[in-house]
Order: sequence, then structure tokens, then C-alpha cells
Amino acid sequence: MSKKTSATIEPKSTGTTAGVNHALAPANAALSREQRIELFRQMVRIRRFEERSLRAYQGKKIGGFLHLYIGQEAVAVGCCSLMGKDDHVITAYRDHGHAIAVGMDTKPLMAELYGKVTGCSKGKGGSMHYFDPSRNYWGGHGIVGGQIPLGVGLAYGVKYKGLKGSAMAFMGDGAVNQGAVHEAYNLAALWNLPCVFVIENNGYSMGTSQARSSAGELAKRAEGYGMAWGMCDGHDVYEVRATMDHFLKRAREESKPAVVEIRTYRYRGHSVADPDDTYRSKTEIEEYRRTKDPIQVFQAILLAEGVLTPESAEQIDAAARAEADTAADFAEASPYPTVDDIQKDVYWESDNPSERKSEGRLFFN
Ligand SMILES: Cc1ncc(C[n+]2csc(CCOP(=O)(O)OP(=O)(O)O)c2C)c(N)n1
Ligand SMILES: [Mg+2]
Repeated sequence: MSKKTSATIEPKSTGTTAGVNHALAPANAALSREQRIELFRQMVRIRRFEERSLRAYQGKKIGGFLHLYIGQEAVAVGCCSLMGKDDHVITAYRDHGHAIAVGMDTKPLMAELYGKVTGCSKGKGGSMHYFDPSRNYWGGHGIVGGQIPLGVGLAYGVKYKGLKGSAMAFMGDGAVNQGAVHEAYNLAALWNLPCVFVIENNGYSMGTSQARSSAGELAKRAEGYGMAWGMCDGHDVYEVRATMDHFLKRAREESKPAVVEIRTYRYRGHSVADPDDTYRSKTEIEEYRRTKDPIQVFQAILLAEGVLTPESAEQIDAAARAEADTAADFAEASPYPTVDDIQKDVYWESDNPSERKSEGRLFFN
């Protein structure tokens, strides 16, 4: 029933596919100069925000986990730039890029990393738990694959309300072997839900390579559920947009789910406290940085298009660095939550006791 369904992108496309100019795809050809610059700016802002957060972590301002998205920026920016008002996003713990790409302010994002009360989750969520329902951004989840059934629920909600929207449920390549992901695939296909499952395949789950952990082609597993699937290169934001535009339109207009695998790469360790080159070679990391860095790739495209100049690219970079410093200053100056806050914003029912319906204890004494 399902075969490769992308009209323009071959499933094995690598983004350097001879003869395919992704700039000409409808989603990209329609972009104004300002919109192209905005895509570039978003990627640079994510990169500088994360580099600044890494310095704060090394300076012991941030504790716990810090999973950086550096190297993967074109995926979140490409996908989220296609969102309309009834499109939703949910992702795993490597969530900073998506949060910035949906338009969240970097000050509360940095404050969340510092555990401050001005953070987007009031300092109780940290790096893995960014949320902004006002932007249809549903987190930020630490259990590998746990967000995927929730993404199906978002898609169900869209369909139930009769809206022409979609849900993008992002996961890593390590999540595809989780049982919950397959249960979610099944329901999405069975009920024709407008859910696009996006596998951000950076080749590794912590220190385990895809080859050591997963059988077969990851996206192709969709066929077992009668779902469409596609693959693309995640280093070129134009290619991400061209591919995702196709599957998002199908979701919105025909309420059909799909699985899209986007090939990408992360430069840092799994979390910043983890090693980054004990399970892969330094040469591999350097090769990606040198030849496939999404910001460099897109900068070169925009320079060639005459949309950017070296000077304007430099100005965007300087502004992104300044924004990241401002966010860190804001986080530094903000207070921590108090002990009195500890049970607030955890369960809706404990914040609204008069409307409570469940029985039993919400917290241990
Ligand atoms: C259910 C579950 N099992 C194990 C873990 C520990 N764990 C955290 S991240 C991770 C690897 C996930 O890799 P991937 O899905 O490829 O995402 P990436 O880190 O590459 O973005 C593991 C095993 C977890 N958080 N949840
Ligand atoms: Mg991975």
C-alpha cells in the first residue's frame, strides 16, 4: 500500500542529489529575502544560545543534563518554519532548537537552564522540559520515545476539532525501537491522524551507533503500518523544508500520517558531561563540521543567491551572540524558586483543589 510518497525527494536522498535543486521546491521558491534571512538567523541564534549555555554549564551555573542541538539546527528550523496556527510540535529532551524555532524568547529559556523562577517552566524543568503551549510547543520529554504517543494525541485533538492542522512528533534514532513508538504508529495509521513522525537520525543513541542498535531502514518501518515515509538530508534547511512541506500538507489536507527520517549529526557528546569522541572518531566529527555544517551550508547558499553578504552574515552572528549574553545576564540576575513553590505547577489538581476529581495522594508526605 505505501511506497515512497514524496513527489520530489527520493527516499535515499542525501541532499546533494544530482539534479535536485531544493531552492526551487514550492516551499522555498515562495520565500522572500527576509524569510530566507530569518531561517539563517534562527539557526545562528540556536547555535550561539547553546554555545553560551555550554559556557554557563562549564562555569557551574547550570547543573544536571544539557543536551546540545549543535549541528542539527536545520532540522528544527526547517520543520518549524512550516508551521501554521493549527500545527503542533512535541519533541524529546534535545529540545532547545525547537523551542527557539517556534519563537520562544531566549531569556526564559536560558533562565530555565539555570533553574530560575523566570524560566519557561519556572525553573523546575531544566534543559529537557521546555514548554510553551501558547506556541503549540508541547515539550521537552526525557523518556526516550515517551513523547510519541503524546504527539499522536495532539494529532487526534486536531482531527477531533475538525481543524486543518497537524502534529510533528520528533524523536531520535534511538527511540525507534521503543514499543510505545510502534503503538503510536499503529493508532496514527489506523485512525488516519495528521501526525508526521520525524526521526532526527544523528547516527547515535548516546554512544551506540545506529548500526549496532537498529535493524533495517528506520523510516521504512512505516510500511508495516501502511504509512507513507520519506528520508532527507538535514544539513540543508531548504531540503528539510521541501520534504516536510509535502508530508505536512498531506497531513493537514488529507489527515494522513507519515514517518520522515532526517539525516543529521550532533557535534557534542550526548549531554555535555558525556564524552564526544570515544565511540566515534575525531575525524568523523571534523568532517561533518567542515563539509556539512548546516549554518555554513545555508550561508554559502544565501551568499550565492545574493541574499546575504559577508558583512550582513557577520551582523546576524554578532546580534545572536549579544542576545545569548543578554539571556545569560537575565538568568543570572533572576531568583531561584522558593521552597514554598515546590508543589506548585506539578499537578493541575493541586493548584485547583476546588476542582479536584481524583482520589488519593498527589504528593508523598
Ligand atoms: C525509556 C528510556 N530508556 C533509556 C533512557 C536513557 N537514554 C537517554 S537518551 C538515550 C539515547 C537516545 O538517543 P536518540 O533517540 O538517538 O536521541 P539523541 O540523543 O541522539 O538526540 C538513552 C538511551 C531514557 N531516557 N529513557
Ligand atoms: Mg540519535
